[in-house]
Formats: sequence, structure tokens, C-alpha cells
Amino acid sequence: MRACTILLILFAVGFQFALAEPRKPNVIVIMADDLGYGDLSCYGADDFETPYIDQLSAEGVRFTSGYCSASTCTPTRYSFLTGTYAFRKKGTGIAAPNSPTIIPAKTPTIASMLRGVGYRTAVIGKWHLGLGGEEGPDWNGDLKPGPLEFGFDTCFLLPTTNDRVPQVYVKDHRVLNLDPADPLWVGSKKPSEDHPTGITHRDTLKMDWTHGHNSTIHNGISRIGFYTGGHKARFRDEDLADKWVEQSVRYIEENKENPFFLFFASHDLHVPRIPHERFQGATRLGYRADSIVQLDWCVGELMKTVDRLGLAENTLFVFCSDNGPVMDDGYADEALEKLGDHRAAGPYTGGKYSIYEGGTRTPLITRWKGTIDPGVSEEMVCTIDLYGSLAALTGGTIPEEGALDSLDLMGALLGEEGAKGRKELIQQDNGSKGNFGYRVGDWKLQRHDSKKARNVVVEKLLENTEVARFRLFNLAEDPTEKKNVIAENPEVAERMKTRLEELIQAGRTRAK
Ligand code: NG6
Ligand code: CA
Repeated sequence: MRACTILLILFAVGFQFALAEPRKPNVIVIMADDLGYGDLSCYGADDFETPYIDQLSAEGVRFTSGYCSASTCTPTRYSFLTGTYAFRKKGTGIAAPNSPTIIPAKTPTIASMLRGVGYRTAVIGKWHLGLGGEEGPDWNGDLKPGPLEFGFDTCFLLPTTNDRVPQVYVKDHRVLNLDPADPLWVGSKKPSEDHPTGITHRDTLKMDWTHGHNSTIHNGISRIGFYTGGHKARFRDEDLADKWVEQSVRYIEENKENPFFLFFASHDLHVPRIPHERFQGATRLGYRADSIVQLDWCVGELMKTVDRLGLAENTLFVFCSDNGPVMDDGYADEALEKLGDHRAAGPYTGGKYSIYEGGTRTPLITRWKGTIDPGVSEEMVCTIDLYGSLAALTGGTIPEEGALDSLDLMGALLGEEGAKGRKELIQQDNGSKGNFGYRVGDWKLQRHDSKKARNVVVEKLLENTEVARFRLFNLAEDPTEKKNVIAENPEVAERMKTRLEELIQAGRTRAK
């Protein structure tokens, strides 16, 4: 009897120990660019198909309350990598072509945490977090600090976004294929009187601009900012997706024996939307949706590679977006004209640049064959939580002063029964004007310090509308945030206003 009890205790202790044992699957985070909640067939799009992402979703967990932390690219990426809300750090808004790195030196990141527990780490695709020290990027020299100083073993990058100059790849610390005899110059002023731009040579463009984006021309498209030189290093917009896949497949093959972390930072469907020729016309909706089909193809290639190498049961895929959708973001690509009935933000209002749900509630899917039971989850999860969650899964450590807002939601991310997501989430826009969304359960408080709201995604240009500083919505009854119920619920509103301000002032939301 006694022996039996001891055995039972030993078994129980052993079992608990086994539960707490770190697991180190490969992790592939695929971050789409400007992809809205309604932009995939598994999230309700029915004007075109996204079969590979649908498969990922069917084999994993599809979140209906999956968020990115901001409604523009740079702050979401900053928060994803550092685990800290971007509004806590000045200068984390959309980065300019010559921006220095915006991540402070020695900041711990999701990549450095995973490297600390034996992962190989890579970022392939769009960076847009600045490169170089205070002086900005040294395009002809070493581009550091950059990803390699923040925990990545290797990188293969588009330095900013492709509507910004220059159109060159950065491999580790260097511009790839740069000929020293033809140095690269990047600036914000026209380098010479006769330098062709989108204004002076507008009739030569293969895609016209609508606002901004009228400086240096490359590949028939005028961009934000000016550059000269580096001709051998320049790429064609049409080839970006193929390049990301080629580099990623190679990386996965080379690292199949190690645990690896791959941040696949797609440029689809950011402007200029120039998918490869084989995807042009893939849908009836123009290049915006054609780019979604291209993105879907990329996801399929990654899935096939993982399957071919027998890694599917040892690889956690996370699919997400960096902000909500936008139609006219500076180029005349007919996104709006050909939109038809497609609702890029699904049932939600707003999109990119907005603190309405459409700005940050975006597709989020996890798949880990053999570990995740397929399903749909309503738990609230955010890209900012991947850092804390993966640390908990892999046994990684987070310094007390690191990842200040990243929560361990691993159970929810794996779709475990009873596992809870976030109780509350702060949403931000590009960050400069102090506008916030604050969701607690079904309640959503909007705080517009700018007293202006960008609210409609299907208009030609996003209009700013005058609004009250605070508004309250009940998302269960009013997911479109049309009916402000602040007057009817003064106590809820007061509680949420106070708590939001406390969370901002506290400097962190992750417990010490
Ligand atoms: C805006 C650009 C927009 C896009 C955005 C960044 C203009 C008029 N608009 O300033 O085209 O580049 O920045 O997008 O220049 S993001 O997805 O990288 O945040
Ligand atoms: Ca974006």
C-alpha cells in the first residue's frame, strides 16, 4: 500500500515535471503587411481564394480576436520584437528611408530570447525599424546596429518598405551586390536639378502615384525619398516574394537539425502592389488582391518545405498581419475601383492608421501539427504576446526590464481548452498623436487625444473626422463601433478611462 502511494506520488511529480519541461519547436512567424481581417477566404473573403492559408487555419487555431498592437507597420513590428508597447518609446512611428535603428541598444528581443535557449534565428523580408547608429544607415559600409545586434544570427532584408527608397537587399550588415564603383546615395532632397522624379517624368511611370510617392523613379515607379547609384544591387518589385521564399526555403533546409526561429516578414500587400507577372490578374480585384494570392502562395511554399523535411510536427507556424487594410495608400492601383463587395476589414470599421477594430483586429492563425487541436478561438491574443508566450514554452528568460507588455498566452495560442487570452488590450495608431483603443471583454473605449478619427477604409483617401476625446462601444452588440454608448454607461467609461491612463503611466503591464 505504502509503496503504491509512493509510486503514485513519484508518478504525479514526474508527470508535472514533464508538463513543465520546455519544448523547442521550430517557430515560423509569417507577418503579412496591411492584410485586413476580411482579406482571407478562411476569414470570409469570397471573391478570391487563399487555399494555403485556409489549410493552415483548418489544421490549426483561427483567432477571431487576434490583434496586432498598432495600426501601422513600424510600431507593430517594434512591439512584436521587443514585447513592449511602442507608445512607450518616442520615435517608433513609421520609419523614414534614412532612419537610424529605432530599437535602443541592448534591448532584449524575441530573437535574443530564443537564441538564448539554443535557437538559430533569422529575419527575411521587410524590416522598417531603421538601420545604423544615430547618423542613420551607412549604405556603403556596415549597416549596424540592425537585426544582427538584436538577436538575429542572419537577415535578408528590404530595409524599409518598398514605396521608400532604396530598392536593394540587405544581407547581414551589407547591401547585397553593391559595386563600390557605383556607391549608393540616399537622401530626402533632390540630388540634382535633372534627377527624374514622379513629378517631372510622370508620363513615364508604369503605375501612377496619388499622394506622396513622387520622388526618385525605379522600375517605372516613383517612391518616397531620393537615391542614386547602387544600380547592380537594385531589385525588381515583381521579384520580392520569390526572393523571400527562396531565402527562407534555403534557411529552413540549412537549419533542419536545429530549433530555428524564422521571422518571415512579407511585403505583400503593401504599396506599391506589384505582384510577380504570374500573379497579375489572378483575381478580379486588381493588384491588391493579386498580392494576397501571392502571399498565400508564399505561405504554401513554406508549408511544403516544412512537410518535405518532415518538420511539420515540430514546427509552430504563426500567421499574422502588421496592421489593418488600406485601399489608396499612395498609388493608383485600382484597389478601390475594383473592390466590389469585398470587405477588407471584414465586419469592422476602420483600417490602417485607425484605432477602430479594423486597424488592429487582423487575421491570426497558429498551427503545430500533432500538438494543436484544430479549431476557432475567441480568446483575445496579440502579436505583442508572442515574446512572453514563446519564452514560457521554450524555457527562455525575460529580463525584468524587458518585454514590458508581453504576456504568456501560450495555452490560448495553442488552443488549449480553458486557456485564457488577454483580459485587456491597448491598441494604438501610428503613435504620434496619442490615440488609443482599449478593449476589455466586450467593451471598447476609444481615446482620441488628437480629437480626430480616421474611420473609413473604403474611401479614396482616409478622411479625418472630428470626434469627442472619449467614446465607448459594446463590441458584442455593435462590432462596427457606430453607436457611442458613453452617456448610458458612465461608470464603465470612467473605470476604463482611469485604468487606461494607469496602464500608460505605469510604464509596463507585465507583472515583475
Ligand atoms: C505613409 C505613406 C504610406 C505608407 C505608410 C507606411 C504617404 C502619403 N503615405 O506615410 O504610403 O508608406 O506611410 O506604411 O507617404 S506601413 O505599413 O509601413 O506602416
Ligand atoms: Ca503595414
